[in-house]
Amino acid sequence: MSSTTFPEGFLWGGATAANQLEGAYDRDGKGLSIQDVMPRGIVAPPTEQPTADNLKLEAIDFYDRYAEDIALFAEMGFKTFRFSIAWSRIFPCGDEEKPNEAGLAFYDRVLDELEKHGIEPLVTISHYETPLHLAKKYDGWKSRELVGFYQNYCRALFERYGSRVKYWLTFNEINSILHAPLMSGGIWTPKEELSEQDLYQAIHHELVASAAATKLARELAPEARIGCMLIAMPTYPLTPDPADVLAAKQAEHANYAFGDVHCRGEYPGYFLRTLREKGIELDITDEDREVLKNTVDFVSFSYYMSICETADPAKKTKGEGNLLGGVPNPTLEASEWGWQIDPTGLRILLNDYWERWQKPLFIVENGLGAKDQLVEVDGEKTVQDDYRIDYLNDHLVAAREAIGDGVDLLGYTTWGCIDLVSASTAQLSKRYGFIYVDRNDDGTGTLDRYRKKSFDWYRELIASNGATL
Ligand code: BGP
Repeated sequence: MSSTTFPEGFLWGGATAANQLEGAYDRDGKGLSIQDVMPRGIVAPPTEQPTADNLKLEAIDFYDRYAEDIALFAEMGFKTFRFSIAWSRIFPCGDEEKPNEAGLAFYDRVLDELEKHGIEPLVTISHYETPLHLAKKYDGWKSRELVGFYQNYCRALFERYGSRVKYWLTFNEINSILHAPLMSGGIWTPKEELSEQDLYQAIHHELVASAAATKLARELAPEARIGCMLIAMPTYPLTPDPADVLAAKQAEHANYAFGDVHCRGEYPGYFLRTLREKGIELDITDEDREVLKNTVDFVSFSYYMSICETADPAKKTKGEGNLLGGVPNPTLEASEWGWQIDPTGLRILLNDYWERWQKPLFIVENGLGAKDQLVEVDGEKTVQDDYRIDYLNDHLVAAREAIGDGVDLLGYTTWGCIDLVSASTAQLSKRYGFIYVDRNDDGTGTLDRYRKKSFDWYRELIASNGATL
């Protein structure tokens, strides 16, 4: 029995993203986003037009069923719900001056429903859904013009929802642009043709835009708390050889840099060294340097797995992973998709981030993607997902112990609290939810919702504020 408990007011909940659950891709004036032409996720190039096999076009129809779904979240006792706003619902092309009222009205309805159930919204401003027009015309974040378009978008959101939404995340997994420049950075140039100079300039633009959003929120929504959002993937040395330890540290630096800029307001030395060694000269204006000083209130991240690194080219194999794989860890087991499961890594990471940045932390994604089997128990359809319960339980025990270590943790939202379309594969058969959605990879299904066994487990856990772990 641990002596540590979760703090009062801990924000238990679930997380989603617009393109993976809303559907209604062309309703009420919405413009196309890059996801509408990515029917295979990150595993294949985009299509010219939306195609019938793109599951995201209808997704799980949250657009029409949000009230029913939020009622289910409330039944589990959610304290918070993380969702993203689809940029192209608000600015269909991304570069207009005035927002689309019908798009804004949809999120008013979602917020009304959350308010009704006393659920605190946690909003991601940009979650892998750059308007397609911005991708095609400007090459996404490669262009400095995106900073201004994003600023307009943020202004529209803070003006409309600033008094109702306290927690905001600027960009989902901002460091993922290093590995998925189209999905994460809206960069239309194929990855193989993209120069490092352009990629790093795009990173700079996003970092400036993120800090500018924080600055804007301070003016327009003083109660708002702004967080950055990182893919967290602790990297262990494959062996105790100091060369491996250094290689692991340098691999971590690629991700730390994004948190360092958000928390310290300037580029760290090791990052500037990387740029020098790559021969990259960034266009950084004096104004950019000033804007970057607007640091975040908290650090949020996704955590699914850890990886290893080695300096020995002969041992440098590459396993599967969340956008990026790494050298597999011989001590760990993996999910059906090869993501290595490591609850202890979460405790290590929480301590590490807390020591590094001394900002409150928020786990905004964690979970197990699995192929679920719908069965009938006592006349009710359900899924006996003990594997998911085990995964979540073990990670939450690690989080609790990190709190005991002194980490300031604001909350925990499981990824895909209701089954939705997977980001990497664009399929529905990789499920994360407490709620099963009847839709298959071929698009068939009733879209009916069913409570899984984990639904009751999570409800009891939240009701006890984590005591039932
Ligand atoms: C993160 C993304 C999510 C999400 C999750 C699970 O990287 O922020 O959008 O989908 O990973 O990944 P997948 O859906 O590929 O299993």
